[in-house]
Order: sequence, then C-alpha cells, then structure tokens
Amino acid sequence: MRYFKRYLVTSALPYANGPLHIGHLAGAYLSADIYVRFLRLMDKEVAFICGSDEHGAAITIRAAKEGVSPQEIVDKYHDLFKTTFEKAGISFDIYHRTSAEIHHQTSQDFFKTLYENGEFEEKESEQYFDQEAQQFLADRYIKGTCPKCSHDAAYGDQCENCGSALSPTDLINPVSTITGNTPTLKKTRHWYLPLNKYESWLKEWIENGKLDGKELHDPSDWKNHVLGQCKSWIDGGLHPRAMTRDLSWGVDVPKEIEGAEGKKLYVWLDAPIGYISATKEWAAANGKNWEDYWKDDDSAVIHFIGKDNIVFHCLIFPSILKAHGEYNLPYNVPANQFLNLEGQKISTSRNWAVWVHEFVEDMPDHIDVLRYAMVKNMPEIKDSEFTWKAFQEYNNNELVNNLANYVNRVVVLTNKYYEGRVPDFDENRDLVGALGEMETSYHDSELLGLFDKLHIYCDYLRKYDFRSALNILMEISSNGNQILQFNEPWKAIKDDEELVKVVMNLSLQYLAALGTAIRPFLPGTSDKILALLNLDSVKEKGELVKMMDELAEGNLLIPINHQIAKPDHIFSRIEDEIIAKQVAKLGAMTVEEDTTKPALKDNISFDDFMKMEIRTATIIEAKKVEKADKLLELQLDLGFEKRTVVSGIAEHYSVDEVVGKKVSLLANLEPRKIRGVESQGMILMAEGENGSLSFVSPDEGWPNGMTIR
Ligand code: B3M
Ligand code: ZN
Repeated sequence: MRYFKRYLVTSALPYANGPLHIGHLAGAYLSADIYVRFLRLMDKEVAFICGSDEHGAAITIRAAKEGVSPQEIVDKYHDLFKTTFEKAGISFDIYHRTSAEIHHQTSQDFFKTLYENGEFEEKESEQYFDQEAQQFLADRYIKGTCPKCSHDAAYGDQCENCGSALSPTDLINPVSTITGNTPTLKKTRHWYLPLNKYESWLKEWIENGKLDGKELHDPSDWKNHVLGQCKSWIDGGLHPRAMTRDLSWGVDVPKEIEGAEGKKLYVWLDAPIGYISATKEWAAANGKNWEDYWKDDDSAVIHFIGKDNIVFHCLIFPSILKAHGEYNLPYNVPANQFLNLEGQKISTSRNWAVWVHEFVEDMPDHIDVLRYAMVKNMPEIKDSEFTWKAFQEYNNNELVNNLANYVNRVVVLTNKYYEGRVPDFDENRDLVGALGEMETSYHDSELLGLFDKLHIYCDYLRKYDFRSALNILMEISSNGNQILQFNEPWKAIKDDEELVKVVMNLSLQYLAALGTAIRPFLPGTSDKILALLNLDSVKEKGELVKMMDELAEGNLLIPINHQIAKPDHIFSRIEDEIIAKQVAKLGAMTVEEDTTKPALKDNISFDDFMKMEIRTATIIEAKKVEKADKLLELQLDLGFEKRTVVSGIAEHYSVDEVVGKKVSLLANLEPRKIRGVESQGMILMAEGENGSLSFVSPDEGWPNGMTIR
C-alpha cells in the first residue's frame, strides 16, 4: 500500500433525519478522523469531507411523522450534527449539506453529462403506486420481504439486513410504508444506469485492482468483508438501476431534459456527488484546486462508511464516476461492521443507544475516553460491542493506570530532581554501569526501539488497523513505565545520580514521542501531554514524519535544559455512579425525548371517547380466510351474543393459538364486508416494533361482555 501525495477522505453523509448514536461514530466518522489526522501528521495534503444528506425518503418520511416540513427537519439535524461532530473532535475540513445550491448544480451537471454521453437507458415501466397517498413508492416508501435473505422489513432500494441493493419489484409482499396498503402498478418513465453492462470492468477493478489495464489499487489492501460483499453481488448479476424518482423533495432532474418535470434525482445518485460539491466549496474557500483531489494520479479517494453502504460506494458510485469520465475511482473503501450496545442491537425506536450529542454534553471531559473505548471495540472486521462497564475499565485500568500514571511520574520526578528541566546525561552510560559488549548505549538503544515501534505504528495506521496501532502506543507507555520500574530512579537518586539522568532524559523523550504520536486517537490528550512538557501543541502538519526523522538521526525530541510544566492529571478515575447513570438511560423514554417520541394524534373530547363500545370477549372458533394470507375469520363470544369478526392477524397467530384467547372488541364499529365475510367489529391489538402484534386482554377470569373504558 503506497503513500500518495494527496488524499480525499470522506465519511458517509448522515441522513439529517434523526440524531447520531455511537454506532454511527464507530462506523464512518471516528476511523476516518484517526486516519486523516495521521495523514496530516505524515505531511500529506488532505481534504476531509462530510456533510448532511438532506434528500430522499428518509427525510420526507420523518417530516411527515413529525408533521413539519422537510426543510425544518434537515435544518434541525444539520445544525445538531455540525456542532456534535465538532465537540466529538471529528476534524472535518468541511461539513457541508446537500441542500446547498452548489450541490444541486454539481449533481445536475453530472446528470446532464451522463445523459449527453448516452450513458442512461430511458425506460417506461410499471412501478408501485399507493392509490390512497397518490404517490409512487420507491426506496423507503415501500417495504417487503427481502428476496435474498428473507428479512421481512427490507426497503425498496436496499435490505439493511444483508446489504443487498434492491428494486421495489424485487420485494416479496410489498406494502406502502405511508398507508400500509398493498400497492398497485402504474406506468412511469425513468433514466437507468445499465449496471449489468459494467459487470466485467467492475469485477476486474474490484478483484484485481485494474481498470483499462492500469494498476489502481492492490485488492489485498481491501477488507475481506468488503471484497466478499462486492464479489457476491457481481456474481449474482447486476441490473439496470433507476437514477430518478417521482418525488417532490430532492434535486430536480435538469429542466432541459425532456420529461424532467416532476422527477428528482435518486438520493443515492446525488448524495455521493455531495462529496464532490463539498470539495468544491472547501477548495474555493481555501485557495485549493478541487480537481487535484479528484482527478490527479497522485491523489487517493478513500471512503469511510458503515457496511450497509458498501454496494453504493463500491459498485454504484464508481459506475457513475466512470460513466462521467475523468474522476479517480476510490482507492479503498474501508467499511466498518456494526457496533452493538450492552448485548443488543442499537435501536433508535427503543432508545437503546448512546446518543453522541448527549454524550458530548454529559461528559465533555471524556471525549478521548470514548474515542479510546470505541477504538478498542471498533467493528473493523466483524460486529463488536460497546458496554459502559468496559468504558469505565478502559479508563481506570488503561488510561489512568498506564498512560496517565506514566505521564505523571515522569513530570513529577523531573520537577523533583531537576526543577523541571530536561537533564543532561552521559551518552555512554549503560544500564548496569558498563557498556560491555554493546555497541550502543542504553539511551540510544531504547530510542531506536521506540523508532521501530513507531514505524510499526504508522504501518498499522496506513492499513486501517486502528486497534493494533493503538495497542502499540499503549505498549510504548507501558514500556516507559517498565523503564522506571526497572531502574527505580527514586532509589538510585541516592547513590547513582548519573543513572537517574539517563533514565529521566530517556523518559522525557518517550513522553514527547507519545504526545505527538497519540494525536490521531486522543487529540485532547496529545494537547495535555505536550502542554505538560511545555512543547507546542501538534498542528497536524507533518510532525510525525519530522519526529521519525529526528529519531532516525539519533537526535533528541526534547532538548537538554528545556523547562517543562508542573504536574497535572491527564485522566481521572470514573466512579460507579457515573456509569450507573448512563446505563439507566438506556431504553428509558422521557417526554422531553422528542427525537424518539412518536407523533401523537390530536386530542379528542371525552364524549367522542365514550361513543366507543368496547367489550371483553373470547375467541371460540377460528379459520383462515381463503386466498388472504393475513386474515383470520373469528367467532367471538360476548356473553350476551356471538359475533363474526375478520382480523388481520394470520401472520402473527395460528388458528390454534387464538382459540380460547380473551380479547377486547370494538363492538360498535360499522360492520363491513371483508373478502365476502361481514366483519362485526374490531379486535384491539397493541402494535410493537416492526409491526409485531399482541392482544389487549382483560385479566384472567374476567367474564365476556364487560365494558372497557
Ligand atoms: N445517507 C445513508 C446513511 O446515512 C446515507 C449515506 C450517504 S453517503 C453518500 O447510512
Ligand atoms: Zn436481505
């Protein structure tokens, strides 16, 4: 894996439709931030790009749910994301948004170029339509069973369970997510990208890293799970994919194109182009040429994403870029897997999440601890887990006991023995008092060892192996602790002052190295260590390469006689109460939590409520309704009479399960014919997540026919 002169690094543009949790942070943001800070320390030119994804059904569905305009939704979350990322130390060079004028312009120009190059196939086809909502159903507006993995809540453009890219017509049992209706088909025209025609070059590019005979990347640098997903999609056959939608929110299909009216760009066409429009905006404001970052041979484009975005970044966006021409294809797409939380999947609707905007408010002094804990459990190659207990242990056992302890010992002893000045020392002084057979002195050989470790550290970082890189840093710190432990300067100070000078000088060099090298992972801690050493903070302008050069030359990183600062703690213990408080928040729903609170219906009068006749009843007979998968025909005993009710519960309960169940019946609902059977009322059901159902039953022993109110 070679170094480039220039890097364009992106993090997935989050949908501005709800707050970010630590799973998001672990997926596409923290790893990118670490990588980018590392590249800057290596003196590379970097543009670190992100922004809000403000189009697509994710936004309009959320707006409809909250009863506000899509614009209000995207404004709210865009602002929240921007400040939250800043507080979490994610050092984007620009945090842009896809509602920006320059983005609409850039993505429309892209569309026009593809259109003019004859890359699209224009097709009329029958698409799903919701008669009641009077809307075509694409993407998140339609749900059904995934044809690949049978997951029962796959969206019209993607199954989030297996990651497959889908089309609405692939779904088994499709339903509208707006009304729950089964959709009908209606004709419409769209522009398609013929992915099927790109199969062979995509395969050659992904699997062998070659395009038109040119070597572009080494596939052995790509993560196995990313390559595996791509291969299986290509081998399963790619299909033409519509690049436009019948929607009212999004980037307009350029007016000049015939038939553009009422059509918007597909969100997965415009969103990745958002990386380009953001680069343009950033370059213009910073005196750079955006094209250097996207088109030059000595520039690498790297996309950090979560695994559910692999198909879009590895197959669809590269196809768009190639169809356009001129652009570099991504050099790597180091996607992460998912982060679980305390033994369960993170869930927004159940509030089973650590919200990043809350964390940065609750624990502003622990941002680096969070970063540390997340790297230790980063889902780099498989799903991983975050627990608060582990968070506490990482802090108390590793950051406090190892790193902070080391830093503190060195600063305290330097102040104590040398009034805070870096001591001069005898360069030939060996560890046990004589050089013996060794060519190099103790001081030199330890610094060479440090150099070797840092070299390995850089290699891990370059290969996106962040956990291994962080472990090297902690090894350097424990090695430093061992040097102190072994030489016991606090004892030696009485009879071997020369040894103490060697050891303390060496320890200060170690600390200076750590202060710089730790920057990508723990930027706040880097500042603190360097402040204690009274050295300039890292500006991320080549400091790591410079440091490596100094070490290779045998030079000191912190000069003799340099005055350091007084001791101060860089990490403190986290007590149990703090952790208990955070754990208690998981799954708890509060009224203020407007982000997870469902939209409630308008108030009704008491009289309106009293109009309902709800009675207890028992199901005494049940049978399936012919040719209707969802329906059961039930006989109910109300005590004073019997009723027939048709109920849509057949996918949740079998005939045997329901007979004998106590239920609540809305008994004065106007009777209506369902599949030829007159249904005389409605059984009340509680609806859970993913449409799961439960009966609302009176307590055991209650007779039939009692009034419920
Ligand atoms: N907004 C999906 C997501 O947030 C999408 C990423 C766009 S990256 C160009 O998972
Ligand atoms: Zn699936």
